[in-house]
Amino acid sequence: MTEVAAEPSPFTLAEGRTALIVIDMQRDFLLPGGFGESLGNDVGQLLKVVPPLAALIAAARTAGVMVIHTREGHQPDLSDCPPAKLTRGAPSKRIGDPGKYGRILIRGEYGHDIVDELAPVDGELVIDKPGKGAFYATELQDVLVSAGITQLLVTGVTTEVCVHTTTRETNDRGYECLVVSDCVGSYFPDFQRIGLEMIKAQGGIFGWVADSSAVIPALRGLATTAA
Ligand code: TIU
Repeated sequence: MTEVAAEPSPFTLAEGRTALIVIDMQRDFLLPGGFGESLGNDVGQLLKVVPPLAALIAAARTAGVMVIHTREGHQPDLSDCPPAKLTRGAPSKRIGDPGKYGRILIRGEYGHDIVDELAPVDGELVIDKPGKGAFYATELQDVLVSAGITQLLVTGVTTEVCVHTTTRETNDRGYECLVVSDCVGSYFPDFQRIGLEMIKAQGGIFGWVADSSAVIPALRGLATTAA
C-alpha cells in the first residue's frame, strides 16, 4: 500500500519518482548559541522534530527513496549574503560573527552542519543554499530533473520560513509536495499550526499534509513493491 492518508486528500507515493528533502536541520537552528537563538528564538521548540524525522529518514533509506539534505549558510567572505539579509533586525549576533559553534551561519563551521542524529550517509546529496528556498542559487532543480523526481516529501525547519519557501518553489515548478507535519518545526506553535493549514487549504493549494505515522507505512509499501 503506497497511499498516504493525507489532507486534503489521499496521496499516493510514486515508486522511483519520490524524494525526501530534509531542510536545514543544522546546529545553527536547533542548538543554543546558533543563528536561530541569535534571532531571539526558543530553539528547544525544534528538537522534537528530530526523533520522528530520524525514523522517517530511516524508512526512506530502506525504501530506496532518494534523501536530499539542505543547509542554509554563506561563504566565509559573505559574498553570497545580501546586505538586506546581513543587516536585518537587531540580532544578538549577525551572520558571520563568532558564536558558540563557530561563525554564525557560515559554511564549513560546526554550527552550520547538520545535527548528528540526522547526519547524511554516503551517497546522499547535501545542497548548500544561501537563501530560504532550496531552489534559489542551487543545483536542486537539475538534480530532481535528472533523477526523474516528481514528488517530494518535505521535512525540516522552520515550517513557516524555509519549509514554506521551498514548498512554494516546488509547487511553481510542478512538483507534488507532501509536508510531513511532525517532521517540520517552528519556533512559534501558532505558526506551526497555521503554516500547515496554509499548505493544505483550498484543496491543497501548495500540497498535502500528513504525519510520519501515515507516511512510514506507505514507504514500507514502496519497499515491498520495489522488492
Ligand atoms: N528564522 C527562521 O525561522 N528560519 C530561518 O532563518 N531559516 C530556515 O527556516 N531554515
